[in-house]
Amino acid sequence: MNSNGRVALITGISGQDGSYLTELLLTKGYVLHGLAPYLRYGLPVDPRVTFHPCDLSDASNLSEILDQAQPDEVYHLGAQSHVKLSFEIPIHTVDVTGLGVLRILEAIRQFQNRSGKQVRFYQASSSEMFGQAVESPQNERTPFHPRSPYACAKVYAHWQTINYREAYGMFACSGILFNHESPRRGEAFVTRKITLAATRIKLGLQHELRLGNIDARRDWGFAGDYVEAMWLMLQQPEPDDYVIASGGQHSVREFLDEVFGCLDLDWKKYVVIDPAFYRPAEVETLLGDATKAREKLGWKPRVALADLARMMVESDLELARREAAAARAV
Ligand code: G4F
Repeated sequence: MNSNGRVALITGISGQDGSYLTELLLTKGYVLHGLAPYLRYGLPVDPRVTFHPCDLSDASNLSEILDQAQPDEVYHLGAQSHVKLSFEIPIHTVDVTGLGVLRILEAIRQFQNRSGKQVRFYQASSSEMFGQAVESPQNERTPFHPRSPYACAKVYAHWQTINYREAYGMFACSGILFNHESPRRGEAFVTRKITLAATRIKLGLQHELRLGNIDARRDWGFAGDYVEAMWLMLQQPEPDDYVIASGGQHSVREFLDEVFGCLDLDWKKYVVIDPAFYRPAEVETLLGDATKAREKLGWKPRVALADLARMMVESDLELARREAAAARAV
């Protein structure tokens, strides 16, 4: 596809969302720049993306990167995004996930002053900000009650984004995204942990799956659908904040039913509840109301949970088959 003349910069390029957003923006003809700290820990980055190493806890090279890239749009997806891990490394999490956004916003503000360019900015806010939510479903007006160092950092980052919009007139938007999954989801998140384990169990490569609170309820959607909402937010005449969610809610137990059901297995024979996977404070239930996104952005999710589970199972079954074949070959 020919270039549309626009340049986008994505932080967290080697994560799940960075990878789907890369594909979307390349099909739309963007020139892409991507940031991540250590490439070897993430998904492969498309060779058409200009890659810049950048650690959000440092970011001393951010100004230089902005001067080189001259972006029209910045999608800030980079974060320490694992909720349980944030209890173990709270300072690092708040530095990267909270202060990281301030480093970027400030670098963009200064870049705009230097270059005279207007940059459109997307902040990856999270449904975890609602935490112990005071109402259900949650929308853009629902008060926040964060329940982890990660969620507190996201609330800080969310308000800084609004602050830069109000104080400096920056085109800055937050997408308050509910859980979004895919075959590219990191292995430490519950859906992928389940699909990886179930497919390995099916092929005799694993015999049990240790999990924490399987009564937790989440609003799960497909990451490929959700990155489209990010792009739509930056195409609007005015910057604003939007909840992005499927509007459906399931427990981890129900996700286990779906996944093991696809493989004709009974998860109760394999799942072991392990207190090591419980969090000091849990978010028991989240459900999003994406009416505003539907009405203003024309966005709606396309992939239902059963299809998402099957997509992840098929992909991980292929990985498990390759692993089994490699084991037989030695
Ligand atoms: O998959 P999870 O780790 O996702 P969580 O904590 O809801 O957060 C994810 O979604 C947020 C919203 O988009 C993001 F902001 C955030 O960065 C991340 O992507 O856990 C889901 C639920 C939790 O209630 C957890 O306690 O599953 C429960 N769970 C039960 N056993 C487990 C496990 N979670 C994990 N990761 N591992 C377990 O063994």
